[in-house]
Amino acid sequence: MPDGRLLIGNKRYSSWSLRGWLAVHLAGLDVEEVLIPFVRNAGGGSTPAIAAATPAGLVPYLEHKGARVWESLAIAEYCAEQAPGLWPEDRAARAVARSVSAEMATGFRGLRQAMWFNAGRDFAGLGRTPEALADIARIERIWAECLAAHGGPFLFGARFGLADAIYAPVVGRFLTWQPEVSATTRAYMAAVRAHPLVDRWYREAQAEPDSWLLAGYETPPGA
Ligand SMILES: N[C@@H](CCC(=O)N[C@@H](CS)C(=O)NCC(=O)O)C(=O)O
Repeated sequence: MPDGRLLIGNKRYSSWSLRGWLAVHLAGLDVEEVLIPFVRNAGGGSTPAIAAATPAGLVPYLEHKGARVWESLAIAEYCAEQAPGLWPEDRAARAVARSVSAEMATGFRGLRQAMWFNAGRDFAGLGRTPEALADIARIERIWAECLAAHGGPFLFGARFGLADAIYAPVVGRFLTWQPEVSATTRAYMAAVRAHPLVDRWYREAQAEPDSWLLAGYETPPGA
């Protein structure tokens, strides 16, 4: 019997779910995966089944051995407690890993609004608002600094860790919207996309039924 459950949304759309799901899998927690497909009503608002099943009305949400954890960063920290080594071992590197993860979790609204996560579409060349491009420039600087300091292929070295999990959905956005990025960024994107867990997420996203598709996330801007 599993030790709990992880509630997530559609793998095709839910960038936050991807972060929690990666953290839980990196930590090797034995939890049941419960996927609640998003519903969009004309009046807006979030999915009633998610609102009813989670403390904040949002996914991801983790229940594990009596602990209840929501917010992606809190889930990442909980997973790091369960499986030490998911943050860098070095204190100074760990401080940067936490900082860049928090910067992602609390910022980059320009990117998030203009280039939403869709694991099944090619919106190449679209969404290039000034705000999104400014966020992308900052993200590229973060990645370049981390990769240079730790030698890649992941942000803090050889191992795909929690900072990579937090940025994996950004890689996904870049794959879908294909902004112009540096060769360093492209190499990092390729490493993240090839990670077995990220690849599994994409395969499972592609296997979701057409009845779960939401027009708002399938229609490119200006269409
Ligand atoms: N700050 C939260 C954000 C979570 C979030 O916004 N989740 C979205 C999905 S990606 C959600 O649950 N939306 C409910 C809905 O669309 O019905 C976190 O870090 O986990």
